[in-house]
Amino acid sequence: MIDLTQWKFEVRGLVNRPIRWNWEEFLALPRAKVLADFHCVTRWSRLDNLWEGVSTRELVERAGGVRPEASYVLAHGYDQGWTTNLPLGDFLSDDALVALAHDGQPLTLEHGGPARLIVPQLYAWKSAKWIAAIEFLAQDRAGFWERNGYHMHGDPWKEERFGG
Ligand SMILES: Nc1nc2c(c(=O)[nH]1)N[C@H]1C(S)=C(S)[C@@H](COP(=O)(O)O)O[C@H]1N2
Ligand SMILES: [Mo]
Repeated sequence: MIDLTQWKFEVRGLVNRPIRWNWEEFLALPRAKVLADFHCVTRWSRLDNLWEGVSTRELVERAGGVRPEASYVLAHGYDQGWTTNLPLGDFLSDDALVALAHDGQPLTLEHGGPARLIVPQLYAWKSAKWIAAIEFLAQDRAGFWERNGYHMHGDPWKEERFGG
């Protein structure tokens, strides 16, 4: 689906220095590894996934930090306007990253390759596949599933599946 010579990923909205990477530039960023469980809202879980990629904190640092008003993010996928929203605090948790590999292999297209967001502490639908951009916002803005009844936060431990 995504030609790597055309691939771009950007951090925009309420950051000090909006920034955009092509594939080659993105590959040159420092890497993080995270071992985490993945919880789908339809009740399956996949335990002990090894994700490798660029931490969300690293991305924000490269964008010169967030502006004081930034409180939410909207993640945009390459799949035609697909979005999902999450609070800034969850996005910046220390195990959140834009993953390029899963269990030692490059991410497959089916699972969101070449790059996807992974936020282990929220339900899997917040982990945007085929990531194209992260937009920082002052106000929460419902994404695709959230407009269709899914929860604005989506904490699996609180079973925040619908509404809210
Ligand atoms: N861009 C994008 N990301 C997405 C989705 C989507 O439709 N588009 N679906 C979400 C949902 S509902 C789930 S459960 C997970 C599934 O990830 P997987 O296919 O790797 O299991 O991706 C999430 N990320
Ligand atoms: Mo899902």
